[in-house]
Amino acid sequence: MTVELLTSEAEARSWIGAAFAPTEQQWAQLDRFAAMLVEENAQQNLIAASTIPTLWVRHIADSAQLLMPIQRITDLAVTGTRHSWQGNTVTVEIDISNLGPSQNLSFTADFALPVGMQITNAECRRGNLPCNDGFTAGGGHLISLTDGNGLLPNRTPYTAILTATWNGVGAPGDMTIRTFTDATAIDTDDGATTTYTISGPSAGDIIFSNGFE
Ligand SMILES: [Ca+2]
Repeated sequence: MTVELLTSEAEARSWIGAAFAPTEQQWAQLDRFAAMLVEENAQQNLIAASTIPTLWVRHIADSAQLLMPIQRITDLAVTGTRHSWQGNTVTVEIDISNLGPSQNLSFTADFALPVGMQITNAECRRGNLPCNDGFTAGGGHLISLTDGNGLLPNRTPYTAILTATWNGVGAPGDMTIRTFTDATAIDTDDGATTTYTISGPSAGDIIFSNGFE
């Protein structure tokens, strides 16, 4: 919801009436409150006397705006993916960032590794700091993460670190990642799927992939 700039007392009264005092009784109370404010201002300096002619714009509508929910727009995104193999065990790192513009208060993420992989460990870090967030296993190749901390826009990404085994033949295939912003924020592509291909290991080698090859 956006608030148009109120340019006159009539506009301010009309806006505030529709938004906050839609019934006759509510409007009467609010109108009486405005009159009391002016009356009492003669006794004590509540508002600058020079602002009385613009009382509704300057004070009443201005205060009422604070009651309106503040809309936070965030953009959680996968900003980095990489993996490395050690034998048949792969470690996948997924960077999750808030591309802004507002702070994200918490988030969840779902990771679906290729079918046939078995997740053996899940941890996380922010920059160099480890974190202790909750991972919920959803089956051998599925896991969800709940992070209760905020993500400031365009700061150090949050990194999920998943370890899994692969006993199949050839490359295991694609993993999908979905991120969801906190309930009070808006992300236009909340829950959109990001795909990352986990290329297979070479026999006997430790392979590192940066994910952008
Ligand atoms: Ca997003």
